[in-house]
Amino acid sequence: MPDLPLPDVPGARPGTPDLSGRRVVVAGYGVTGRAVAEVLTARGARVTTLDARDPDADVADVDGFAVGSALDDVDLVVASPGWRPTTPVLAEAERRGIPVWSEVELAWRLRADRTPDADGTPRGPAPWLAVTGTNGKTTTVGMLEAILTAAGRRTLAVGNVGTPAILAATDPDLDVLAVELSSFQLHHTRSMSAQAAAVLNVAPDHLDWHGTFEDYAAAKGRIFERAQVACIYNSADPLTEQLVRDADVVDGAVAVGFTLGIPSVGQVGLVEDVLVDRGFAVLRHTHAAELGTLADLEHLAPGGGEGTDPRTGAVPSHVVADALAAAALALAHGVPPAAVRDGLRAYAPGAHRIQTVATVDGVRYVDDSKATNAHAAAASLAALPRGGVVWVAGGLAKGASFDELVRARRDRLHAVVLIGVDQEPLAGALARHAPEVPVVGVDPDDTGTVMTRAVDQARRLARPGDTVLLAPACASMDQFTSYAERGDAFAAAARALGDR
Ligand code: UMA
Repeated sequence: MPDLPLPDVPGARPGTPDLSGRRVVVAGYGVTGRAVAEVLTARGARVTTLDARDPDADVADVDGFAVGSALDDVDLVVASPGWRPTTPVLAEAERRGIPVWSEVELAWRLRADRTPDADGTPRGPAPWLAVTGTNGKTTTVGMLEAILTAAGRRTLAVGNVGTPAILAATDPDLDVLAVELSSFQLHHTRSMSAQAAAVLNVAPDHLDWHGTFEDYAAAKGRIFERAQVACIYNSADPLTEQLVRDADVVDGAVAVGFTLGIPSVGQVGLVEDVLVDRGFAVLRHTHAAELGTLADLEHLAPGGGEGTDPRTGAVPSHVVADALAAAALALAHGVPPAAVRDGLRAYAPGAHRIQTVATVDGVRYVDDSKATNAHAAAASLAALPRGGVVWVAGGLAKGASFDELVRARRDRLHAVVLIGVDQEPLAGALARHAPEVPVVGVDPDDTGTVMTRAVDQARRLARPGDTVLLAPACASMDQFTSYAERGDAFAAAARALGDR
């Protein structure tokens, strides 16, 4: 991708583009595009917004825009995450040598200097602590935000979690940002240099967007490029460590692994029930510094107990892994260990992440609508008792295969209720690997009542003591506007059972 052929703002940090009077196309007018358009307009750019579905955008015929002269005098295209690189306008911009940036790239380049100290000492822009991974990103940035807050830092969890990074990057009153980055956002990001970055895990996802698993993994790996202090990887996932090795980092940046085992030097991990640091502590060669205990995470245990990892007891192992990754990022930033403990204790998970929404006739209804791929659904099922789950699954499969998921977790399943317009990918995997498990498909035709009918089927199949788990392993957009709406519909239907 060519560099932006625009001069820098005179006197500003090198790389800060002077956008005044420049013509910028903002592809997408959703959460990202609206924030981008606002920031660009405030800097004097001439902005054209494209969106096939939002009537407020300047151009609705987004494919037609790629044809003819519309791109002739365009200086820059800023692509929303949902826009695949093969979309005609992005492909045509690349062909013509017009830079295509993610909102994250723009945010990094437009970072504001922080408000000077009380004595007037200037402070540069807030450092970024960045997180990616197929699963656990949102939990990890939430924990990171809680730890940084416990350490007295003014911070926000931003990026894929919901608040566009550009809004926080241009705010001079934040000390440090906890940035969740999706592979989509990383694909068009070129110059970000995080203070510390983490890849939590890499499993096949979003293959319809990236084309191949290799391209998806490479996009994730971009998060480590130019890392300043530390690259955090998952010691149980060799690909994440490989991505660190492949990255070009700032001299002196270290690689630190997180592990659910006893950590070696250069890792954070668990010694019995204690979370410890042997990655950053000054005495790491001889001692492990205590960060907290599993008891500090007990409020994040879903209950049920059986089936969880013996190393982490009632707390799901992926929650402990996320906590260790968040701790490592915070330590790289320089917070004291006590803030890790206080932050983890204070962290409250968001909705739709393994959340018990109702208990009716001895059956627990758990909303994990955020499990939008097979890897996340596998983690969710693993935390529940064997043979005790009525699994509500299905949706937009995104080209994924479910064979491994069903093979690995069939022991959890008492029954399955399938939702979604195309139920074949999951139904096929269930038929191949769990033929003994009853499967009921919910007719997709009446979208408005799909979840009520799914929950009703689940209620018929569940026995007292069972858990009805919504962990779809698929995206929601075939029948819902978002995973949040899907989870809300599940919760409402489950609660309504109690009112009958
Ligand atoms: N659009 C088109 N043509 C296209 C694609 C999209 O016109 O080919 C339009 C859509 O109508 C939409 C707009 O472009 O109005 C922008 O769409 P978008 O899908 O890029 O979404 P945003 O509203 O900008 O939200 C994005 C992220 N969405 C995606 O990555 C799909 C949000 O992550 C993120 O919170 C937000 O930016 C702020 O950073 C959501 C997500 O599903 C939660 N992320 C994926 C995930 O977590 O698995 C990666």
